[in-house]
Amino acid sequence: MLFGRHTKNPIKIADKGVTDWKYTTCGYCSTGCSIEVGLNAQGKAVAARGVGDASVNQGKLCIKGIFEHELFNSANRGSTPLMRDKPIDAYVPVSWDAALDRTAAEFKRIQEKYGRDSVAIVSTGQILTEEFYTLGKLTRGVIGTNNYDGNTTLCMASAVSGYKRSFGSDGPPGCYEDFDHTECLIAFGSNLPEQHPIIYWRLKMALEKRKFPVIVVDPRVTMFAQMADIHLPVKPGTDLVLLNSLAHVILKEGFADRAYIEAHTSGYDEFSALVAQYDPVTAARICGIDEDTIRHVARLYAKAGAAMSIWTMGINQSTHGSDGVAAINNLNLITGNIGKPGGTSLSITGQCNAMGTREWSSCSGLPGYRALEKEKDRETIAKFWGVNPEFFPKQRGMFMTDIFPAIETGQIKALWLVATNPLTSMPNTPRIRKTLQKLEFMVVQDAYADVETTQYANVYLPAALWGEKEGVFTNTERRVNLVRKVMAPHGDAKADLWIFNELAKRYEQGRKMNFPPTPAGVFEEMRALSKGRMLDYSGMDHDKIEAQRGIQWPCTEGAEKGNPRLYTDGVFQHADGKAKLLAMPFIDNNEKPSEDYPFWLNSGRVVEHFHTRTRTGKIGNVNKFSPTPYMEMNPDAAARLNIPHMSYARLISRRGDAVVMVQHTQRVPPDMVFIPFHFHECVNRLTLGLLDPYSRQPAFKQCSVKIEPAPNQQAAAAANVAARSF
Ligand SMILES: Nc1nc2c(c(=O)[nH]1)N[C@H]1C(S)=C(S)[C@@H](COP(=O)(O)OP(=O)(O)OC[C@H]3O[C@@H](n4cnc5c(=O)[nH]c(N)nc54)[C@H](O)[C@@H]3O)O[C@H]1N2
Ligand SMILES: Nc1nc2c(c(=O)[nH]1)N[C@H]1C(S)=C(S)[C@@H](COP(=O)(O)OP(=O)(O)OC[C@H]3O[C@@H](n4cnc5c(=O)[nH]c(N)nc54)[C@H](O)[C@@H]3O)O[C@H]1N2
Ligand code: SF4
Ligand SMILES: [Mo]
Repeated sequence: MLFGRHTKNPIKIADKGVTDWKYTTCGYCSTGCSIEVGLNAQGKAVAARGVGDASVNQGKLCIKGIFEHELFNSANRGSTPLMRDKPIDAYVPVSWDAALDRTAAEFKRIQEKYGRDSVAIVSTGQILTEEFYTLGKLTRGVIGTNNYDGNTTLCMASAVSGYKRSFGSDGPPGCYEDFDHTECLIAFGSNLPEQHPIIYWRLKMALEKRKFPVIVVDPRVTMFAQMADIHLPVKPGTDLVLLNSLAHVILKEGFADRAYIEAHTSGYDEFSALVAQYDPVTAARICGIDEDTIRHVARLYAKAGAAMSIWTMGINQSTHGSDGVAAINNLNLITGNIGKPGGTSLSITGQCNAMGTREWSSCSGLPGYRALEKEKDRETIAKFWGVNPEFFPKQRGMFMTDIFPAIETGQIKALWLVATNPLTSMPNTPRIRKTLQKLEFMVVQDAYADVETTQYANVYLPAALWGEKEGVFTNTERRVNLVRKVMAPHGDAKADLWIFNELAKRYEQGRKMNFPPTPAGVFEEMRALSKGRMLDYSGMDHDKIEAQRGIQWPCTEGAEKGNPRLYTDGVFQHADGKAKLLAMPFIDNNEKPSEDYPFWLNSGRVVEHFHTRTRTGKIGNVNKFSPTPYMEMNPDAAARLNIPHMSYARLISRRGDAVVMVQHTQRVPPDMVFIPFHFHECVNRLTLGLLDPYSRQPAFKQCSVKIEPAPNQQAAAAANVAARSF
């Protein structure tokens, strides 16, 4: 008897008529998959496939990557600049000159009238690094507003802040290859199988070769939690307590790496005194994980020859996000797990180029991890760009989450949004809606003309999408990947780089400075500015990056390859060369369930959609799999409230209300519901978004709601969906 497919028809792969495959890098998440887009004889993108010899994805793509070629012809792409006098008027198509002249004139008028910082610029983690660098140059060197930030404040700010506090600099120290060496992995608030499917696949491959324990900390029973050896359903917002308690056990039971602590860290005394208070019995009462499990996990982690921690938004989006990150770093420092194969503290990044903006955008400082606070850094950049160093502010301005309240109070009068959609993605969107109406002038620069923010804009600038332009993205493991142009921009849309350069020309100072017109020209500037620094790019160029399917920084001049890990020598970026062990008490400050609002509201993502669905909402196959705003609700809780499976319910918070379809599932405990944030007018109508004091990142994942059946809401909910279904 023959096994296998011998008696069946072989799998047939549809012939899409591809005549040319073009190399590029996926433009959704931070995994950094190398992708090839297939063009047919007419030059139409008809297929996508993973690149076999790329170390990141080894030929694989997730569902978003597989259908990414459909973006080029997706509905409601912006094809021409649009303008109107007031947001109540209708938009009219205009020339690029008219749109950019008006933008520059309004920025100048408003800055003259209300001061330099009255214009705010909010960018993204989703444009090319060369574009980030150029926008930084334009903002810091020409326009001169200090209220310049990115949506990374909603995303990676806590990781950045925690890394800086622990190690003296941002920069994830590990890499995916660490999975092949680790003996224990703990994941905090990360749903890797859905949000970073190909990183998850790398983990699974490592586990198939060699078994090691996987521990997942998440209040939901996610797909990741289901495959884990140990699942810790932590009480929302209390990871810091769990982490302090793990450290408590490790120190008390003598499992700490004394030699590493001695040689490479400072702050031990204060740290050990603080964690002494977090014995597992006390901690269990706060974080909801029983004392024996805390002890067991602490021993497992500390006794492993190499152990690693990964985390994503369950940690970062919290009122103690930055502390949570620093506490993960503490755990790895006291066990000697930094900078060694399989031993690391690796934040899993979010957007395709969230790393690029951290490195080069000048949002929080100056390019190449330089700080506005440092005179030497200001002088280096001023000289390189040809501006007066006194033109730079001496400390960073507002974060994204402070810019919106400043619009409310009238401090900020103009807003330029580049590749971000706060009307869906910010907490408390009813308030954002009112806030945007207070602006005198607003510009939206986006690949899609139907992005919700255009409702309040005066000018819309249509931008080219990732595969319609060239440049680099940096992924989670510091790998700089090349995005090649696959296709000409849609209609009259332009690359963001072109838009920034054209705007620079409309300023006298901009005309005096050099704004290289090509991505390769910009890359040369970044290379020069990175030389000798932690994020050294000087051994890279565009062709070499493509040939190697990505190069990890640092890659010094003349070096053939990049470096997979940071801090391998145990020397950190603080002045004394040591990493800091930080003593961080837990402060319980969330909006918690109460009698009136008895449920925790948790939010996040699903595999099919990306963020606010401007892209995935228009791709047939991904939208079909997840077309509706829905909520995960525990069946016991739903039965108590008389809410049947697949019926509609109304959620009410102190901010607003929203209607969603209910899915009964044991994934969530009886006192919690979970809603993906992808849908407009949905979960962020409800969220509070208290801010972390260090990173100013909102606690998107914790607030409280009440829930009631909404039997007559089918039509309302359907209308909600129709807004994005084409
Ligand atoms: N398919 C898809 N992939 C994406 C994205 C996307 O939109 N769609 N976006 C990308 C971006 S920008 C980002 S930032 C990443 C996000 O990637 P993830 O952070 O992995 O995704 P989320 O679903 O936001 O949240 C992860 C988990 O945090 C848990 N959580 C909630 N509260 C707590 C808590 O108090 N403690 C702990 N330990 N966990 C908690 C939630 O239950 C959830 O399962 O995904 C990236 N990848
Ligand atoms: N409740 C809740 N809210 C959340 C989160 C959560 O977990 N829960 N997560 C938060 C996180 S981690 C993030 S990262 C944010 C994301 O929030 P946003 O950044 O607001 O969401 P996106 O939909 O990714 O918006 C990016 C926009 O850029 C456009 N775009 C894409 N490519 C280009 C390009 O090359 N050029 C230009 N000019 N435009 C382009 C897209 O069309 C899209 O409109 O949401 C946050 N909001
Ligand atoms: S895992 Fe991320 S980078 Fe890879 S194909 Fe999917 S969305 Fe793209
Ligand atoms: Mo994110």
